[in-house]
Amino acid sequence: MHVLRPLHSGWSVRAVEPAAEVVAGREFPATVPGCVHTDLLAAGAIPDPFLDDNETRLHWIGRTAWRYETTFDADGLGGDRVDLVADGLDTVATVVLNGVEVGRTANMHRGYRFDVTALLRPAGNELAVRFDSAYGYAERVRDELGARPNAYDEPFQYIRKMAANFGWDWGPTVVTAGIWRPIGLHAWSRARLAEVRPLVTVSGDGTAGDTGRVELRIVLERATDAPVTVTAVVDGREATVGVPAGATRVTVLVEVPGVRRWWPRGHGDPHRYEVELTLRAADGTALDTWRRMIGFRGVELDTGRDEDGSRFVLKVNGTAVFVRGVNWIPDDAFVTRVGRDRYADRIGQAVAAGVNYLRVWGGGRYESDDLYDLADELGVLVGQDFPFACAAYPEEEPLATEVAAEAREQVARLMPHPSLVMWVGNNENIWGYHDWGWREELAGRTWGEGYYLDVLPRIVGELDPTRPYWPGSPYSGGVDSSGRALHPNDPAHGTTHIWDVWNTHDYRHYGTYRPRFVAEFGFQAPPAYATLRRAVGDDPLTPDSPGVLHHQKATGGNDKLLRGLHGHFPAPAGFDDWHWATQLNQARAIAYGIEHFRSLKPLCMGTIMWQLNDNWPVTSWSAVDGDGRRKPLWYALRRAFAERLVTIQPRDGAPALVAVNDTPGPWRAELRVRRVSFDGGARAEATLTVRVPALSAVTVPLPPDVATPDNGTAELIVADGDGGRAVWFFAEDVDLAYPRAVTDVVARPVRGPQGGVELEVTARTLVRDLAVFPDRLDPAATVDDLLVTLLPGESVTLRVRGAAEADPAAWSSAPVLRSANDLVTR
Ligand code: BMA
Repeated sequence: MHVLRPLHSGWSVRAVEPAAEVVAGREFPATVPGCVHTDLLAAGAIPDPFLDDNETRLHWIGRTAWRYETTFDADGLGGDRVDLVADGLDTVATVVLNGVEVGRTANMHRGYRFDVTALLRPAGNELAVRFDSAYGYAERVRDELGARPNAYDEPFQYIRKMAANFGWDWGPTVVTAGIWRPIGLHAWSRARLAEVRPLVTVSGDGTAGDTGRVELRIVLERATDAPVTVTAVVDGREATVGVPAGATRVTVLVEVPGVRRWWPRGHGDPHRYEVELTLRAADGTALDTWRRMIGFRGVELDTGRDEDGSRFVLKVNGTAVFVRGVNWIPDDAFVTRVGRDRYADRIGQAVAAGVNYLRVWGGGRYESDDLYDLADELGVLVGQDFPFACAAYPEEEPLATEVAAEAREQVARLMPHPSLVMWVGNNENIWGYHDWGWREELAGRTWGEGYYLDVLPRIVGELDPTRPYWPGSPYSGGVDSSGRALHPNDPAHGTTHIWDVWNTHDYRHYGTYRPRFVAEFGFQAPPAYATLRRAVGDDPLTPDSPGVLHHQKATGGNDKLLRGLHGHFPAPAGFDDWHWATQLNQARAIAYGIEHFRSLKPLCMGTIMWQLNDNWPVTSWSAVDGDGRRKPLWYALRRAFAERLVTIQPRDGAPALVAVNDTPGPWRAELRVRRVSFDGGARAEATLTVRVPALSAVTVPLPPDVATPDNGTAELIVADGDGGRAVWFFAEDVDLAYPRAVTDVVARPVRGPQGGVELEVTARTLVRDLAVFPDRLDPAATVDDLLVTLLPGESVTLRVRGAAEADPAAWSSAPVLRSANDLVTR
């Protein structure tokens, strides 16, 4: 049987050339898997790159060559063959064992295996991995192949290394190096399972009686030619196939009657089955095994034409699933710090906000199996970009071979995961070519088109024909029904990214779009106060103090935040108002966009908010900040992403009610709708029963006396029902005659293991978007709800975890307790 022995101990790292003074002649203990930044940080040799502007003084790390070394014994391994297996080397590596070079690599997105049988000795083996500067490599490739345009002034498209490691408009530039995935020895005899690709399909009518089919395409590597067998077992069904002497390819098919399907969240349970594959010698000795969880489900992409353009409808098990998605970026600029718990926390936060889809964005990485495992388990859908983003990528060597090799490896690796429903060629590169002046600048040089329209779809089609491929995000499908070339970001066709709102337009502009599928749209806000305070030492802390500005990477970011407030809220007076106003405005903007897009169902069938998470403490488009704290946007998402949503939308010049039902069952919504003046007096009232069929949206006009204000600046519409509360104001905040918010707060300590405080807040006036920020009192504290709108006399009970403060006075005023009223009446 084969033996796997990790080589994760005894490592050290040192600078090879050039060595900056702080590291010259020094050797540091190294963590493997890990990277040089976190090693230097752990050794106290550098300050934390995430704090203040330390980042700017650490760029030399990316310009340095580093050498990792360890020694190990290799006795008792046995086997015909011993391989050194490196699942990931970041990035330009030379691997030397006992003084002999065993390989050179230049692709972070691939794993490597070197036959070291002849080099090993029982004891005292010396293993060294030298990492050359990623900059040095990328700049050489750029100089050889010719410079090409990109979105940032960094050479990230000339090397197969995660683009965002070179910095982004939300991320630090921390070009690192290291053994970033597990490394070890693999001893094996006779033959091993080199690649296993499960093609999983299901047939039947979606109820009991479905038949699952697992077709395992297997590639063997052999140390001897002897015949072997492979046996696959799924749910008690077994199939064995003999592999003749010398053959290295075999297919095993297992059919499983009566399977339960894997369903995405909200549509059923995500049933999974174990597949176990065993490779045996003719004498029955087990040589290798492979075990994964799979799920039986069908997936198709309907991109057919209709009178509005071209659809983009994801169908799982034949059901059109409305995508309530978030864009996912690597959760830490140092990806080796993201373990299963971090993934579980972050995906848990997404799911708790009603998210059913993660788009793994192309400036990051093919994520760890943990992400897809958790998604499988939770019924979350995943769309995976190939890692190409915001740049023209050369299609020549040395990159072409690397791209094909990494794609083949990753498509095969991720095949078992039922959550993975789509491969996407790139992020914004086809759009960039068309709109950002690249074509002229390129003057005929390659830019990646061949990858997105040819190489990648061929690889997906060959290795994994069970999954759809779409060339880009955004992408319109190429040509329309009359053969006319379509703009890649045409909202009427395929997927679209909407960025004019953040960059130049007011967020009400979302309402002018009638998109088929929005794969990105975002609006910034600063991180939670406690996050910013931890990361930035500025005193005083102001919106444009140096540390705050350093933790804002977007072009003109802070100006856009202010411009975004214009017409909605008065210009903020100081830091606290700026912080609250911009966070609230982000929540309002995105909720407005999502509710509009969802109200267009089925014309629009997906909305993927940019972006769920951050990779360090920063002002960005995220809903959850770099320290894992939820911004007000997260709470707004939870409302806007409810699977049964009631929203009030403008229709034919008047507010109308739209009830959106994403569930597979009919919904009979009983709604109490009222027009109320700010002092609480009901001006008009009606009870509506709205019958919303499964998976659809219904628009109902409001009775004219509810829809028409007597005084638009001092009245609102409230719709209450089992879809929660929807509100409609007849004017923007800045023009409303808000009362000064008056609240009574009762604080009760909560006994029990969780502890914390329960806050009962009673509104004595209209209070819009009531928010409590417990991190102002204790950085560890969290609250279960935010942005609650209360009419005079109504109360809400908020549960605060992690804070012991029980003095109501501490909870009763700014900056801890806030409302939209505050920003206008102050
Ligand atoms: C899109 C994304 C990211 C970027 C975001 C905000 O371009 O694909 O590249 O971070 O907008 O600018």
